[in-house]
Amino acid sequence: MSELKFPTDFLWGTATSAYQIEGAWATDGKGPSIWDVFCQIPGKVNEGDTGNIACDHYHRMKEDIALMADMGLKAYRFSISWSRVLPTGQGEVNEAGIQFYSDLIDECIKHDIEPWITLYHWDLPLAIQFEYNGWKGPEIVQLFNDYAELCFERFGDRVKNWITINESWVIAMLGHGQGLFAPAITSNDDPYTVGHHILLAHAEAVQSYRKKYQPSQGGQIGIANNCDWREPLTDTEADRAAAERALEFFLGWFADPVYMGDYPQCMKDRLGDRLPTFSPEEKKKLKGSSDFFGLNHYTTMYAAENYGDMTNQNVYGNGGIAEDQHVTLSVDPSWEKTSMGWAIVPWGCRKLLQWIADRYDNPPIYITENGCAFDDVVTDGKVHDPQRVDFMRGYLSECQKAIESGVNFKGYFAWSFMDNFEWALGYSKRFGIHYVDFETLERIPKDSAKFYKSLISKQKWVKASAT
Ligand code: PNW
Repeated sequence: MSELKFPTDFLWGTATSAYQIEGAWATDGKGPSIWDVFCQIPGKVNEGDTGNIACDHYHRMKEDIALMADMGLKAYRFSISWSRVLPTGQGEVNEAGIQFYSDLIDECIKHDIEPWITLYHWDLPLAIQFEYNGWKGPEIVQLFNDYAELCFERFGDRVKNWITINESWVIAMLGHGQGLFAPAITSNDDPYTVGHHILLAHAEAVQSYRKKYQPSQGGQIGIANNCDWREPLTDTEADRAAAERALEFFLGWFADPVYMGDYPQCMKDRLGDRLPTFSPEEKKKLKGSSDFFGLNHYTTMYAAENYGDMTNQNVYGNGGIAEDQHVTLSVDPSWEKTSMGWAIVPWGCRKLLQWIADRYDNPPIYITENGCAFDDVVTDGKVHDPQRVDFMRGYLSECQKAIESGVNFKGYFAWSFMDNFEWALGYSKRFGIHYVDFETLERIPKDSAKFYKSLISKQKWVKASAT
């Protein structure tokens, strides 16, 4: 494979999220979140794992940032635990929590690493779930905005990159549709209500940022949504339409409102009054509410027109509620898979980047997550993960092709900086480019971390080829 070449100003980063790495779940005044409680319910998380200690990043933050600096990373994407700064989600501020993030931000800057902050990566304050029904209640829009404003106020002097919400689809579908994630609600309609509130909360916070903070602070703000690629199973018109529909139900659901002011027509047609509607003012607020396109991308599936039986749909793989889309998903048995069972299909990444560029008028795109889990082991103090190196090389080479064909692709965050709490799968899945020994909490750079470091260092001499 030829050498990877990226523009000199390309942003290289890694990503994590608060609940998955911090631990210190009840330390220094932190309030409980829905994930703290979800993990206590027997049977919800593999082996009964919890994020109580996780990677203990709360106490090892400096060591972790030093490892990032050693790799030459330019950016670090992490999330703020809402209930660490506001223990009940609103009202009194927990200054110890503010201090932790303030120190983390300073530590990044000290090492020339740009902090990219996600405001919401799924750990809703428990009090908001109880008092307002969480994302199901309309109050969340104002509550999220107030929390976001607290963060802009306290951190915005140093933080220039904000992501409002991580993976609206997962919050809606896995949290409120399949019930696999907190708050463990199973429903066919709630995902659409929850998705609606997520979009409105995002738009409200962006409006506040732009009015009150951006003019003096000068940063950028956006949202990060996840989407797999959907390739038509055959070249028939029906399968091509099915793949398009699947993408609109997966990504268009959340990106169309942000770029065009409303849901995709195919969702409106198929869902009728199960899909909430935006008022003219809400549409205006939403349209253009992202300074960049944040994309989390992991895998690809074939999509075909479904002619009836929807019973065997894989919930993890299906973007949107199966019955509403009428799409049959499948994978090519020859595709290699990660230990999540997700197929490794680098070209799907390029096709998705192109789809986004075409549909949304070539916005600046950042891949805010991409990566893979494998069953890594330590041998003689080292972790050899050739499959992850191949994965990264493969996906990045398709990203490079996308840039060469004019996609405005500006940065890549590897998921994840280190092995961590993989939600309902607990510690059984390792996504890190650093290995974490969950007994000793020691971090070991895997071969993939070394590969990434060398890749980043080589880009210094490459001339910018895109804007
Ligand atoms: C994302 N799915 O989660 C999250 O943003 C990360 O916190 C997580 O660790 C990472 O991807 C790896 O899973 C997802 O079922 C979880 O389609 C599930 C799905 C997609 C993304």
